[in-house]
Amino acid sequence: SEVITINLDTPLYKGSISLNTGLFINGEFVRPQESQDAGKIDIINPSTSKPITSVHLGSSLDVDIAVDAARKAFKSTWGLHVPGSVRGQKLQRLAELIEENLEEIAALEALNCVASLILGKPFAQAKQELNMACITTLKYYAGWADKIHGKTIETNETKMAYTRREPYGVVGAIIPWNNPLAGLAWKVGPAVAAGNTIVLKPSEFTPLSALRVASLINEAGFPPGVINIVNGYGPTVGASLASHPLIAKIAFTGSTITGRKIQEAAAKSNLKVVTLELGGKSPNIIFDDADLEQAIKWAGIGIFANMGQACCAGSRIFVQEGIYDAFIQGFTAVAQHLQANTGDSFSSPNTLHGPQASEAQYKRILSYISSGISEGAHVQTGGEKHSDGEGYFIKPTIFTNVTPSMKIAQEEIFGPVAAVIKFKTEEEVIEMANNTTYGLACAVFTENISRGIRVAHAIEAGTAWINTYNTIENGVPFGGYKQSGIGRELGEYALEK
Ligand code: TXE
Repeated sequence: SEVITINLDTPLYKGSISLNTGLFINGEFVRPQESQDAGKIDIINPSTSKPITSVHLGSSLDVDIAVDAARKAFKSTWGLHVPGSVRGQKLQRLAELIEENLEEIAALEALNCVASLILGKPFAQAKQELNMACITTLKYYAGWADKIHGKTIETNETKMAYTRREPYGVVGAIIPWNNPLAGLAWKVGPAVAAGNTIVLKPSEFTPLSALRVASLINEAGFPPGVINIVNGYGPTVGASLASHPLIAKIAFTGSTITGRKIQEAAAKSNLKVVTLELGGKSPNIIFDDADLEQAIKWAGIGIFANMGQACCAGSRIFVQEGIYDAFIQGFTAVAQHLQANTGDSFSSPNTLHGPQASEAQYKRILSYISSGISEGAHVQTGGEKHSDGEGYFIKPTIFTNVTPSMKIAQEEIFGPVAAVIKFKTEEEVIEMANNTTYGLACAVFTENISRGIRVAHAIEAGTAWINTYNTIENGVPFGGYKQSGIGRELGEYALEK
């Protein structure tokens, strides 16, 4: 394998980051198998549209080798051969090592996602997110590792039964590009705490931070083969994980289209257990009696955080007629504030809004914006790319005069585009909110607690927030109804799965 150095000399981060660009299999960085070498992939900085570096791509042969290493580890040095407390200590140590290298890993993430490869995540935000959605998650599951146990069940006077929590063995994980390190922690934490060994495929667009974390796995004390990271394309590395006969369970986060392929491949191969965390078109419902300032603030966070690249983004905003004008006025100001603070993640601590993750996503979002305009929605603000300069920047956009059947009200855009729909009654809004194939999240803004709970219960969504948005906690399950997915992540629920 090869080590490269990325030099950053920016107002917010100066330093050289060394990175191994190989595959991390059986405790070592290796090159892909020569016979099926798929070459390398350029990793693009979305703020400049230029390559940062390039990394190796694996193939199905590399997946076979990684699964073999993971099986051997499961049978000898991991699984229930190791006390839960020891598994927990290793995970805790990995979290601490990430913490010790926080600046560097966050810089890679921001470059990868925000500035360069991944997604346009301003540096300060990347640091905060790395802490909240990766380090604390690994620590949370480190704490669980020695608290996973079965039950004793009363049967009759002379017999008893007990259940035992056994790991699956080798599990596969496929993660997307919108939150690379959170994606890694959400999969690795529960799998490894419970005693499984894992083969993880990062997104081919954003593998840098995962490769940097891979270089800490041995130091954390994991035996070789427990955590393997195989970068590569979906239809090659991803598909071979989904169809691998020796992988007992697969966890996937990504699009609904790919989720279907994973489930199909699982069914056609060995009926492996599948959990899917897919897209959404989550409704954010604002009633007349809402605290206006709070509703505006959270609606902004709901749709514009991470440039709208969040599966639970509050992309359909239903506003009751009495508060509608005041809401639109305040919400427009939020979008315009973000528009005025758009830029590269490393140039200024005031940057609030960065580029979209990739050229493909950028074009896709702009085409949704055109479709909204041609279907007759009104561009309240935004509605275009940020400038003619480099990078994949799109102005935070608010559409009003949206009707529920428009494409922008039905399909996941995965960008900073809010579709606002006016409503009159509670019954009407519940029906509109549920009129989607998705069911990941929803939010209700009201000062009437009975109504808040009633509406939250009536919406078909895995998560219902009341007077907040995007509030994700390690202990609270996350996942979807309908075509937003199968199973739950985080909390005790992820251990179940
Ligand atoms: O997703 P893919 P894409 C949604 C969002 C976005 C759209 C398309 O709406 O605009 O999906 O994004 C791997 N077998 N979400 O095309 O393809 C791929 O390599 C196995 C929502 O980038 O689903 C990557 O690692 N794996 C979402 C991962 O799947 C395959 C996050 C996700 O990519 C594969 C991302 C295959 N045949 C996109 N094909 C969320 N839920 O947060 C691809 N992959």
